[in-house]
Amino acid sequence: FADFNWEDALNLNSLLTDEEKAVRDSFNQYCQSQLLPRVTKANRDEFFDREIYKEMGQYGALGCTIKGYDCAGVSNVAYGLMAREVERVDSAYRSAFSVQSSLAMGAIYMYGNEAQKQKFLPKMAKGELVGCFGLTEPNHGSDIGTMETKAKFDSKTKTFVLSGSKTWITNSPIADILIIWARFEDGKVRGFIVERSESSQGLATPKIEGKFSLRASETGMILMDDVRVPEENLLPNAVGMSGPFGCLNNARYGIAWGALGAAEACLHIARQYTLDRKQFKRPLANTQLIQKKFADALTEINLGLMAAYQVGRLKDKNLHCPDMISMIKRNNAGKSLEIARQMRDVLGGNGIADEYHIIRHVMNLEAVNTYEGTHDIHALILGKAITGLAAF
Ligand code: TGC
Ligand code: FAD
Repeated sequence: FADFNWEDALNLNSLLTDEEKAVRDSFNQYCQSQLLPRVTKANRDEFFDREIYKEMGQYGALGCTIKGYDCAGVSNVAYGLMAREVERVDSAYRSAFSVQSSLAMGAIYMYGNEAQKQKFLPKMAKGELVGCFGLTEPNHGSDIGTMETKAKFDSKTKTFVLSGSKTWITNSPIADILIIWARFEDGKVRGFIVERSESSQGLATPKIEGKFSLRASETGMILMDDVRVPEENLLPNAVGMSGPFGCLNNARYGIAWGALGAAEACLHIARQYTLDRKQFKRPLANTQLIQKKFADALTEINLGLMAAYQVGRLKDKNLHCPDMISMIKRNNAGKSLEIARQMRDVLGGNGIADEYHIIRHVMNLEAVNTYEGTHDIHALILGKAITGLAAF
């Protein structure tokens, strides 16, 4: 038999290309040496350091699956491995990575024209321009298909005029490029590239204070009171809800990998803690209940990784579909949250102190289980696929 490696229990490593392993290892090195040392303070202070985007840009992480436009053009599996490495540190940093890569750059890459791609993607890949993705509204979260934000065309000035509000938008307070989804006069949902400038009249992006989750990333609203957007900033190739959902497919896929990185971090910390800590004259790790928790965690993490890997390989061949992504986003986020809660319990009182990191992951994973389609909404998407009946 081969040796059992608990750190790679189903030998995912054997399925990766040399390029994917190199991407993973160099990004792991960056995340552990540059992000981990600053995350506890950032989380306490509710602070996101914009420089992180430039750092990620130097590693070729931003928009890394995009071909051309100064992007790395790596596989979807490599993208997933990067999401896993960054979320091993903190889900907020994976959010920053996902929103820029899959949602903002993704929207421009999939639905933009050549001029838009040339103008925005290279600077976004370097982290010089920061993007956000404005879909959710105060009255429409899960049922976003009924959004109220409106777009009108003013033929005199050749501008689109946007009015409405978006909420819970990652990066909105700091974004230079705001992808806004709005209902046009013909009733169809369209996407717009809003460039923030000193003269962005009618645009406000207040920060949402007091989050107990993803504190190291900025989340805010987008308030639009007749914001004018030049006609060339309409995304020409997105018409209807398949536009924003197309971006979500890629981001949800990344979350499926990323959440497991957070779960793995919790397992590693808890394992070491229980090897070091003695109660009743023996290490906690030498007790049956603790070992069962580890066995359950290790099993779910590795089954989840294999599922994410399979969807990634299918995605590279264009053989995937959104229902597969719903399955892995829902499973991996939900299981990671449960694993993080269990590992927090294993640390006893220390489990709630941020210096041990696990409580931060627990709190983060609550949001990860909710955004990009809640755990239950993905169940309903799968329920529809199984029965043919939409129960939303
Ligand atoms: P439904 O009637 O089923 O579909 C409407 C149209 O959309 C198309 N479509 C998709 N296209 C591509 N990919 C998908 N996954 C798609 N899902 C649906 C569909 O084919 C149809 O097209 P057409 O041309 O026939 O009109 O949709 P519905 O309005 O009944 O929606 C139901 C439901 C539940 C599926 C949907 O509303 C949903 O997914 N809700 C969840 C909302 C959500 O995920 N929001 C995410 C906001 S962004 C975010 O959270 C970022 S967090 C970032 C971070 O920090 O990481
Ligand atoms: P609701 O839709 O009101 O749901 C509340 C509860 O009801 C959930 O449990 C849900 O599962 C349940 N529910 C809803 N409908 C049904 C039903 N038919 N049957 C049974 N149960 C149902 N959005 C963006 O557009 N861009 C972003 O960058 C972004 N970043 C975010 C960052 C954070 C930190 C958070 C917390 C959210 C972010 N979101 C973003 C918004 C996120 O996508 C929404 O919060 C999510 O889609 C859920 O919408 P909601 O909060 O309005 O909840």
